Amino acid sequence: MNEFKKICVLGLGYVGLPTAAIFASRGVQVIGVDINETTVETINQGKIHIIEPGLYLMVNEAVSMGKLIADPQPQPSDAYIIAVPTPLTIANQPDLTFIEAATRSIAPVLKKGALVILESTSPIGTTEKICQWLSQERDDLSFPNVAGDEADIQVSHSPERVLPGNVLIELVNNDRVVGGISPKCARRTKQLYKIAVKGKCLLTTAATAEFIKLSENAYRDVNIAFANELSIVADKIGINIWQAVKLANHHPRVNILQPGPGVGGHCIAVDPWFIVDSAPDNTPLIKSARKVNDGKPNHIVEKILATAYKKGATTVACLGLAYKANIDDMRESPAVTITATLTERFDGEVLVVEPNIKTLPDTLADTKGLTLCDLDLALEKAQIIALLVDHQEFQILDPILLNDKVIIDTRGIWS
Ligand code: SAJ
Repeated sequence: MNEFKKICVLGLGYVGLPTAAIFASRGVQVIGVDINETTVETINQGKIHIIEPGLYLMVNEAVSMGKLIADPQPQPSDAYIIAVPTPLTIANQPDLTFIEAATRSIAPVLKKGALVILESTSPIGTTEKICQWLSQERDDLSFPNVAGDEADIQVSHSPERVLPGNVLIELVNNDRVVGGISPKCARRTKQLYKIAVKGKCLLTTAATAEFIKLSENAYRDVNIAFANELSIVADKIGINIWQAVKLANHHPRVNILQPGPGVGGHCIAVDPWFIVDSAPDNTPLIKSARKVNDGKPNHIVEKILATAYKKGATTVACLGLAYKANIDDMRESPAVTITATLTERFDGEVLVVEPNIKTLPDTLADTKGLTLCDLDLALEKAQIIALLVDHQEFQILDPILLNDKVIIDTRGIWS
């Protein structure tokens, strides 16, 4: 029998909201908690504040059935899923402020038998800290870092693994790593996820789960850095990198990732630093990969500027601002960095096309010389087209419209 009748999901962002909606769609009563009042209001109206395929319909239905209710405050529940951001400080160190605040916010409503799951990507040791923060607030309850399987409350880490743009499918079908502070914590966490997840739930310790999640994203960062480094070499010697990667990948044991304008998003551009922070003297490769990927936007800006001056161009159009295709997320986006730096350094006009937004993000709103416009206008006015994101709107573009343009294709869709 399902022992989880009511759950609280803390943080209604790219991971929390789909998670809340999926559990609600399986009949669990879900309280979605967010500190942003506009987010709470939007969701209670059955609407959503982010773009993710299929999410609107699922949230709308869950809200209208009364199974998903957004609230600024947590409520007494059988389980709590924490899915809040873990940003980096300026010194590239993990900032646990949001996790700590979310944890302390559930303390007053926590009752014996409750399960607390951390989904946010976190430095090693964070799940243990959750036990410590909760026991500081509630000395009437026992926690598994001290009481093991006998504890009143169970605490675990089950990192999200979903790919933005494909979240609803991956949330259900991906295997999950489930790390308990004690074995019972892991077993109960598996029971909860099994309400919604078809993939396997693989049990381990909380610290191992933290390490695994960071390793997955660092693995991808290092491999993208390899592709990006190759692309810079290829540019220098005049080789088509897209063709080279495609042909190299015919080797049965080679799978080079796609070079691009850099690495964005709140995961891969951030999480490798958490590993570096744990062992700064033992992570030269991970640090180097971060440097290579962070340096790529500047390489693209130099290329656009050199081409613009050579051609005497007066207008450059940047296509795309999101950190990757078919989403509206601009966090850490290399396209935003490139557009901002280009506008600052280019004497002419810079146009930017981003089909998934209506106004420029705050970071670009006051940038003089930059205009957000539609694709038609950009194609009419610009002599140089810098393709920064491979959104579907750009993929289906009639090549005839690009005939008289100079193209800088950072994603390889027209190369
Ligand atoms: N990118 C490339 N070349 C590639 C693949 C990606 O340049 O071949 C770029 C993208 O354009 C983007 C960035 O890397 O700017 C990251 O995109 P992504 O699609 O690789 O990953 P994310 O950040 O959207 O999601 C990742 C996923 N992690 C892994 O694939 C190991 C996802 O499964 C995680 O759940 C997510 O991070 C997370 O939240 O941690």
